[in-house]
Amino acid sequence: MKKSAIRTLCIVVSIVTIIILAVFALVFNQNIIIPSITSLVFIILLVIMYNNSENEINDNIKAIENSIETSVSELIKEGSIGLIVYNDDYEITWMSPFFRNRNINKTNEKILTWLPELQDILQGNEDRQVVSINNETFSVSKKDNSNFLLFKDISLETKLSKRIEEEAYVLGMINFDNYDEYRDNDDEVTFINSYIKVPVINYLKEHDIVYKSIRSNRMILILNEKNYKELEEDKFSIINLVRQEAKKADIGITLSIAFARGSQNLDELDGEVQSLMELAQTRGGDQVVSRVIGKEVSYFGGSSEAKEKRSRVKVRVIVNSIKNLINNSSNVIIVGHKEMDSDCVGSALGASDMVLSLDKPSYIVARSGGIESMISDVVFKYSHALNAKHKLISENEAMQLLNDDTLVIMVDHHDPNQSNGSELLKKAKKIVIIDHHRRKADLSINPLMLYVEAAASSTTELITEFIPYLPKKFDISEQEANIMYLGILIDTDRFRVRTNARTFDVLKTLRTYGADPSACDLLAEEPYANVLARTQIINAAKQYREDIVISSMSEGTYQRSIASQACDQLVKIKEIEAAFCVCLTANNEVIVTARSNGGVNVQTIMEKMHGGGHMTAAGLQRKDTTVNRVSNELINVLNELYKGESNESNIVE
Ligand SMILES: [Mn+2]
Repeated sequence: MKKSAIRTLCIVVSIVTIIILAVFALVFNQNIIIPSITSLVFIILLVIMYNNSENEINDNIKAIENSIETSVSELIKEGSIGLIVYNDDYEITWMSPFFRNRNINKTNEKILTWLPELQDILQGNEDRQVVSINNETFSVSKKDNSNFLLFKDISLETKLSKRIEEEAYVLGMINFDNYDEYRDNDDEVTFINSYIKVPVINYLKEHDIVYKSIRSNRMILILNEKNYKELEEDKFSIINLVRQEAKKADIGITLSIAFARGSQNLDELDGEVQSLMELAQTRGGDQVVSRVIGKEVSYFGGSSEAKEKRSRVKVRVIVNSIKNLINNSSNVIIVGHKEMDSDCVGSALGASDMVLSLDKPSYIVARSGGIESMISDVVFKYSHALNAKHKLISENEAMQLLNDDTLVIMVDHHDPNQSNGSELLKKAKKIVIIDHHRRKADLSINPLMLYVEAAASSTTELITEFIPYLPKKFDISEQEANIMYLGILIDTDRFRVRTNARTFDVLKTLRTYGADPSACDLLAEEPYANVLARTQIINAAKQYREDIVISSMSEGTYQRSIASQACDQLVKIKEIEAAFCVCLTANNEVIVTARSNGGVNVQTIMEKMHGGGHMTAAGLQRKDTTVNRVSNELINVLNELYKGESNESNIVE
């Protein structure tokens, strides 16, 4: 019950009692004045006592409030807390001694003229804001509906926490890529030591980084966040320096650097730096890979194409482990990427031949997920020969065949989202990946073996290299050899890109199995509709800058392969370094294909939009969006990348 109600009740009860007593006295004519006065006094006393106890509580609260106000006003007076009073026009009318002590006087000025960042707090969007004035940091707060601001100096706390942050450990690792190739040549080792290792060591010393060589080609680095930030600001210039020096001497040495951050546990940083180095290596080296544990990986550099670094020994070791995995499986299912291309079909057939030579049941998922038009015509043409040997199935059929001992081999891709067996991969217990696309940071699956060689022309090249180590009964039919040859032909744009000595070795092998280059030329002939579509994309190309073109196809649908070929042709045009095509596919997906001559790293551009690929060939796909929206996003990424340089382009209308 409320206090006021109790009080009212008391008064009512006392009045009623007096009236009853008076009536009683009149009616019975008795002398009851003394008892009635006694009760009345008693009731009045009760009321007074009650009121007194209430007053006491109120007095206490008032006293506390007063003392708080006194201590706040005391703090304001002695200058520990700053107070600013302002009028309805947000003009400062009074500043407490706190500001005078700091030689700040802004009386009669508008708050926002002095500290524009305080707009949020004045509008009531924020309760507290941090501002810095003359190199000191203040926390500013405001009580609702009041017209004063409280300032607290938090410079010391800020400085301390910044210092703790700066002094956090970072563990790094440097790898001299391809060093093994030069180990046996004394002259080259001398060159590397004096022209490459010395500048690296000087660079480390210059930035106060502690280093220790752990092998002739590796160093461990110990540094803190402050050193690291300096390197990042310097854009890890040592990477470019090493590449240029090595190029002058025609030596294929580059640097890979990994940095693990964000933990004070050295064991954890050590584990992380090892796996980041592995990532840098499978992405082709010549780059910095850095990660704050638990966050996304950042990449820097990576401007030279992957160098050949798989030795014959490595190939033999890989084949033997794959053979073991196949021998220990009940059956093998081979999956490719969605919309299989020639390299994907060719490498799947080669992998299936490998499984058959080991007498294990083999299946290829090729009846779902799509096959690109050119190669699907070829598969149809050769269907008799192919079906006699291989079991081409759909993903649903594969799900029926899957058991705990099934080995799933992913060819020509390593991202389960791009797979024509993505559901299968979720359930598979044993997975092997064979691919030539630069590796993405996180795989989201845990393969038993990962053979990703960014330096190879094609997955077909990797699989054909297995042949010398496979059983004698291994065989490739003439039709298969043609498809595999086509795979390399197309992935290398007719042996013009990503083609090296190993590629020609493999072509020679395929030739001996009956691959016919002129027959393949005919197979690669394309329908008129494809030529037309490609020409449309080329015609639509607009210059983003002098050396970068974008074709944004807001109407019609296009095949991914056609878009890539159009970009391939665009970058062959003089002075054009990179080409992007944004278009819609028949599956209602918006795709971006990107090609480069090497001057622009399209992989990192696509990665900024959550796509991936190689430095010279990359892309992405998106559902539930429009070509214009993705084009604008691409332009924003380019604008961000070339910020500060002229020729910024505008958004597509
Ligand atoms: Mn491929």
